[in-house]
Amino acid sequence: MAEEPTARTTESIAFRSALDVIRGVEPRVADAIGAELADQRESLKLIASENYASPAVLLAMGNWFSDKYAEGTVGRRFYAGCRNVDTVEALAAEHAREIFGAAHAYVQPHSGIDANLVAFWAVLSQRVESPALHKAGVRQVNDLTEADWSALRRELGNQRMLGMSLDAGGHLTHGFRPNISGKMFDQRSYGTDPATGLVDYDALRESAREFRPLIIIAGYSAYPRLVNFRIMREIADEVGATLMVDMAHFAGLVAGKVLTGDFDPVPHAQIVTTTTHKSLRGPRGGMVLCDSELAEHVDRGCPMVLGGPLPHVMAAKAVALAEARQPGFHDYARRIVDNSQALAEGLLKRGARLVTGGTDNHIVLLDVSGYGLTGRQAEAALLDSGIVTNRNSVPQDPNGAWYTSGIRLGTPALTTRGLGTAEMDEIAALIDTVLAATAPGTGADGKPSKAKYALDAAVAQQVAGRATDLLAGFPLYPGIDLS
Ligand code: DSN
Repeated sequence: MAEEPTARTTESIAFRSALDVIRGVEPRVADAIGAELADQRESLKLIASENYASPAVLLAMGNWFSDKYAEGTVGRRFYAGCRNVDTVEALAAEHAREIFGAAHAYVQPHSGIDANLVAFWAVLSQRVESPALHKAGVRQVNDLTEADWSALRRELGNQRMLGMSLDAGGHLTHGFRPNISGKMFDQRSYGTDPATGLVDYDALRESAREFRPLIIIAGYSAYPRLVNFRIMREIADEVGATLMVDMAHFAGLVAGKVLTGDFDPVPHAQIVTTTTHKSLRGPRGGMVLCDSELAEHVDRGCPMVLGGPLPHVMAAKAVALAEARQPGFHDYARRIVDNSQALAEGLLKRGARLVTGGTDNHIVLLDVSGYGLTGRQAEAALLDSGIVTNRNSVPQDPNGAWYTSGIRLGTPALTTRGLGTAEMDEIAALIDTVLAATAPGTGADGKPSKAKYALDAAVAQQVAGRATDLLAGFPLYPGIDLS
């Protein structure tokens, strides 16, 4: 009698079969997919915003749901034949509401930027457009007179937003001028205390009192500490602002109940956005959670600012969120932070300089100026040694956002792979060894270069070898054999 297939053989059969089908049409794509798995298996991934989605999540994305148009919301579509899309969208939203304790979840955004755009326009719709329609005694914008429409458009374009500055760890969608958020809003930034590197709530309160923003955004992509969302909400309430939190980076820590109380944004903010592929470990995508007053405005996201929903990705979101509701996810989230703190301690004891002196979350922000390097030089030297990171500004960065003075390190991916605190200490040693063996280079003009560097080749080789050995003990996707 044939043996029952194990998970290992089932996953291998699924992915091998998929690649065979693809290979029959465009073999180069099948090869690239296989090569990507090999690359990911071989690299020591410390990119704070990346992770490894489960085989179930990956497979949920690769199917005929991709073919379906489904503008609208569950049970209220602009296209016929959406009952199965309704099923997966409703499931994803239900899981999201349950995990995060949110009144409403909108799972259609395709990315974090999209989720933030949906949120901005939901707040503008609720607080600017709706009152204007009410005042004019009409139900929708098409019924406004030309004069009232013109006044409303000016009013929509005349709103203020207060967000964390990019070099303090905020995100480019929080009002950075080159991004649409900085063009849509009259924007002001809050930074961190230069002495501690921490959010200065008193300064933020003062700024909010003076600026009177419509929206205050909390959340970050490169801040290694926690934000007190209760205080943020108090400040927002005091100045009549809506508190929006972008928890894209730390959603997994919220789902895993590592961030609770004042540090869980959902009970405090009127609207919360996230991506689903970072610490939450789902498919690439976005999501919005909100209170019941904002729900109808958020649900207009498509076609207001989003193209047609991606039902295959919503299916994968439902699977990932179901995974995040399993008891093991709490342990995973806890280990992300334990690992991050072990990595920080390992670097500190070797004399490295960390922004804020440590971490409370999944991010470690290493100021590489202590090694005499720019972020760009450090990022390249680490990559040469098999360690994948990304350069990042530090507060008041003298090197700007391109060269930077920092390296952002994050532990969600390696924690998924099973590495623990002992391995983090060794990784800290490897990072320190590489950076200490790297010297800034000179440009063609003989002047110091912010990009060129000289790395001792023997050190790079030795560290890359050690990284490979370390990873061999923690196989990525052990159930998948493509050979
Ligand atoms: N690109 C993401 C990050 O790396 O943090 C945010 O958009």
